Amino acid sequence: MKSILDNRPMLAKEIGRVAEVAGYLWQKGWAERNGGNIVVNITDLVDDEIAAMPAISEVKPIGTTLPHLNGCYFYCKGTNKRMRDLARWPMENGSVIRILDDCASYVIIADEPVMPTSELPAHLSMHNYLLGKGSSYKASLHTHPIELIAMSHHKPFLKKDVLTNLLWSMIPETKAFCPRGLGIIPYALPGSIGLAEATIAELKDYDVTMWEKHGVTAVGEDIMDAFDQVDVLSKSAQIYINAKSMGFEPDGMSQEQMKEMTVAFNLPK
Ligand code: 2HA
Ligand code: ZN
Repeated sequence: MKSILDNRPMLAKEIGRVAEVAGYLWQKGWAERNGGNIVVNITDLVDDEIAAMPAISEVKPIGTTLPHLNGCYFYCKGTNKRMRDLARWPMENGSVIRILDDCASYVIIADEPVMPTSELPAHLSMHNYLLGKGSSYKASLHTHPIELIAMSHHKPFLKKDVLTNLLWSMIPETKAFCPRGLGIIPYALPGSIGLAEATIAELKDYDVTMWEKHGVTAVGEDIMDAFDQVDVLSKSAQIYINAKSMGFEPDGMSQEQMKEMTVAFNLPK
């Protein structure tokens, strides 16, 4: 079967990275059934031939208007599709969409009319925000990391930057590789515009956000970068939980040690 990836090594490589990360999400136990989503802005990889490809779906509303997305192209995981399947067959479990001139609707152009993720409004809102501020970030990820979600069931952890500081203090790498920390978004209906709006409000200060009692979202230069940020936070959550399981409250790195890291690694906060 013909694919948009045929004879396009750059695009194939990018989608290959998406498939690789989808496999990690499944292996980590963060992607039960259809859990999680991936959306990647591939506009820079679109050639004239792709730009001329006809729609293979009806025009579909996004549910919100996103002015910076005019003429953009995204690879999106399909709704109800499994990450473990996407890992092997990315173009059967996801599709490429084109945003139309009204910035409020899209069509699917390849390979098959696989309907995009139920969290499309949140993902596209994040990309719209990133483009609006001139960011070079191309990827957004939503996943269900067990330990981090468990921590979001405890109210004291949901106050601003309580989890950020706790997770940063578990191991030096977490602050170095997730330097903007973890934003907290109160519970909202999955797939809703309200959840999308709350998420972009937090993106001003954070690359990774926690959707209370649901999961996390991350944005990054590419999908591997987005995944790595969640992975280091998750590692810290596991260290914390392991210490608690051994019956003690972990000391955590001191504020001085964290400050020393911030200076040595030239971190923003
Ligand atoms: O798409 O995780 O939040 C599956 C989800 C929805
Ligand atoms: Zn989810």
